[in-house]
Amino acid sequence: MGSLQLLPPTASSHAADMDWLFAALLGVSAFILLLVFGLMILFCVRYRKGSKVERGNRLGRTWRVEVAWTGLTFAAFLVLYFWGADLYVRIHSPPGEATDIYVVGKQWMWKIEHPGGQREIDTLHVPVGRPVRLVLTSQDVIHDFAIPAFRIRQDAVPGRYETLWFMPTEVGEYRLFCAEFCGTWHSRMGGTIVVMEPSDFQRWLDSQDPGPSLAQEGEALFRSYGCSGCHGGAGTVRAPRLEGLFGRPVPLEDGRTVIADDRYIRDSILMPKAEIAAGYPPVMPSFAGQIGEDDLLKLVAYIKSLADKTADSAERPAP
Ligand code: HEC
Ligand SMILES: [Cu+2]
Repeated sequence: MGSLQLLPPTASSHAADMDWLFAALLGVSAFILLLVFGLMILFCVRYRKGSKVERGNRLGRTWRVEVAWTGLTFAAFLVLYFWGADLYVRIHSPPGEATDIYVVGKQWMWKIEHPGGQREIDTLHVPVGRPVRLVLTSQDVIHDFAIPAFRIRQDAVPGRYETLWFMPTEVGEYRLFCAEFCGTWHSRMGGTIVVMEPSDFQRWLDSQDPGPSLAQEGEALFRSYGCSGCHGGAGTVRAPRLEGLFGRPVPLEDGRTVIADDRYIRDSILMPKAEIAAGYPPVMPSFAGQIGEDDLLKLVAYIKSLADKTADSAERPAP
């Protein structure tokens, strides 16, 4: 192709906004660069050795200039700051109807799981025009999930979940990168994002052998790790039922209230002592080091799938 392409294709709902911010930053920087270098060159020529110009009198009162340039620079920084912060917050606040996709980074591949149980490695199929919410984590070191055509990148950090969302706007194939140096084959850690028409996407989903869904696998793990012994409502230990938990505010023993999101559930499993549900004994053992990221995602998906159910037996104590 003869044309010079300076930016990657714009293929997501965030792309145009991000490009405007980038253009504004570039514009402001270019303006300052030209101003400073322009004045430097001007003065070099004007006050060169031997030129006949007035060199004696320095300008007297300059506070107006000082205040003006300090004020204007400050204002420009504030505008850029709020602009960038607004964009950042929007990218990290997924709309309610978004489809969840789980991504686990590991040396050196991206493992992707669809809610229906379809799995992919280094490839992500998504439908065009539908919002997609990514829940990202890493199994070993810090990776970074970057799709230039969507203008998103987010670190995948071991031990925590990061969520962000995007909505693809153009059918096509786009490059996926790991944008955080993560070891020997970092440069090969990447893949392809395949954006499809919703009907093609549905056909693709159906053609995959889904196996059990994440939530179904989570349910099996919930039994095999012994969670159901306490949380099933039948045991002797008084433990909260997990039906209807996801997305609700949970009153804690120390008086705080937190929303039961992915992070809360994950932390409840790995660090049960950190946030103890009000009214319950702190007897849940920590499962840190025993449950890998893959299984954690499944357990979280299972507990999430209980969100619309209600436990018939146990009542949650009033806050
Ligand atoms: C020995 C009994 C026991 C076992 C085993 C156990 N839990 Fe718990 N769990 C509790 C108790 C008691 C609480 C409430 C006190 C607290 O927050 O630590 C709790 C709290 C929780 C919460 C927070 C619930 C809320 O209402 O805020 C989640 C989520 C959870 N457990 C998930 C699990 C999972 C998943 C497993 C298996 C990997 C598991 N638990 C195993 C006893 C247990
Ligand atoms: Cu990586």
